[in-house]
Amino acid sequence: MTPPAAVQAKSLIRALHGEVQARPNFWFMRQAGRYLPEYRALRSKAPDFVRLCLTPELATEITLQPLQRFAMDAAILFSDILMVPYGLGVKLEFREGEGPVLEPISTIADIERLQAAADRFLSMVAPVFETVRQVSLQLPLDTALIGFAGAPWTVACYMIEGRGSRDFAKVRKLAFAEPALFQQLMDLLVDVTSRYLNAQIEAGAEAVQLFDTWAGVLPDVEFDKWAIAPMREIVERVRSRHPAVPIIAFPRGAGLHYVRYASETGVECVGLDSSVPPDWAARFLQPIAAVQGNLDPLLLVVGGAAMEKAAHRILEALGHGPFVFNLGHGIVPETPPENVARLSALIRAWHHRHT
Ligand code: 1CP
Repeated sequence: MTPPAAVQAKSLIRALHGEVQARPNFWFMRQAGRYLPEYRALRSKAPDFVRLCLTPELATEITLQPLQRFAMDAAILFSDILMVPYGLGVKLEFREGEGPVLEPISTIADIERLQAAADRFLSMVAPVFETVRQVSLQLPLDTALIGFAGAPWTVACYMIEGRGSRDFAKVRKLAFAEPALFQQLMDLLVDVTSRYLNAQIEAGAEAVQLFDTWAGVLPDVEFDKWAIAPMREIVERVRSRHPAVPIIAFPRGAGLHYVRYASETGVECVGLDSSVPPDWAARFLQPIAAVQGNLDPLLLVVGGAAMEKAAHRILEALGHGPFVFNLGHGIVPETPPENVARLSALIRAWHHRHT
C-alpha cells in the first residue's frame, strides 16, 4: 500500500532517494546472524537453514532481533540469496562449517529444466512473502524494511559452481566458452529475480538490495555484460511497477567500474565495499547516486579506537552527501555484539558534533 502523499516517507527511504541527513541512517549487512546468541538459539530449533528461511514465524523473529538490541534504521528480510535457485527446484543444503551446497548445473538440458520450473517459482518461495508481511506489521514506526535478492551473476556463480569458491573459475570459464548458454541462464535469473523483488515489495518491502558479491571477479567487458546489463534490466522491471521504491545494488569489488555501474544501471544507491576510498566516493559517486558503506567488518570485530577512527573518517567523508552508513561486507560470526552497540551509538551521536 502506498501511503498518502501527505505522509512523509521513512527516513531511510528519503536517504536512498538522495536526501542529505543531519544524522546518517544506518543498518549493517548480515545484521541478523550467528554473532547474536538469540539467533543461535532460534537456529538450533529449525531442522535446517532452508526450513528456517521458509518458516515465517522464525524468520520474522530473526529479522527483528538486531533491531531490538541496536535500533538500526532498517530491517533486512532474513532469508538467503540462494532461495532463488531453491525456488527453481535446485536441491540446496547448508552444511555446518561448509556453507551452501547446490546441485550444480552445466548443460542446456539443466537450464531447460529450470526454465520449465519458472512458472512455479513464486509459489515455491511464498513463505518469504509471508515473512515480509509479518515483519512489516511489527516494525517500529520509522524503521524501513529492505527486501533483497542476489544479483544474477552472483547467483549463477553458486549455481554453476555448486558451492562457494575463492575465484569462481568454473563459472567464468563457462561464461567465456559458452556465452549463449550462459546468457539463457542469466535471462532466466533476470526474469525470476525481478518477479521475486516485485512480490517482496507487494508484500511490504520498502526498498530492495541486490547483492552482487562476486562482481569483482569479472574482467571489464564481462563486467558490462554480466553485472551491469542484467542489473539495468532488473531496475527497469522493478521500477516500471514500483517507481517510488529505491533500489540499492552492492557490486562488491567493482573498483574502477563503480561510476559506470551507478550511472548505467540507474540504481538509487550503490553499496561500497571496504576497498573504496570514501573521499573518492564523495567526489565521483555521490553526485550520481546515494552511497552506502563501507566500514571493514573486521574493524567491528576489533572495536575500540581503531573502529571509531575509521567510522569517523567515513562519516566525515560521506555524511555531507546522500549516505547510509553500513559495512563494506557482512558482519562476521566472531563479532562481539558490544562493538555493534558502540558503533550504532557513535553513528547516532555524530550529528551533535557536526551540525
Ligand atoms: O549457519 C547459519 O546460520 C547460516 C549462515 C547464513 C546466514 C545468517 C547464511 C548461509 N545466510 C544467512 C543470511 C543471509 N544471507 C542474509 C540475511 C539478512 C542479513 O541479515 O543481512 C543475507 C542478505 C544473505 C545474503 C547472501 N547469502 C550473500 C550475499 C551477501 C554476502 O554476504 O556476500 C551470499 C554470497 C550468500 C550465500 C551464503 N549463504 C550462507 C553462507 C555461509 C553463504 C556464503 C557462502 C560462501 O562463502 O560463498
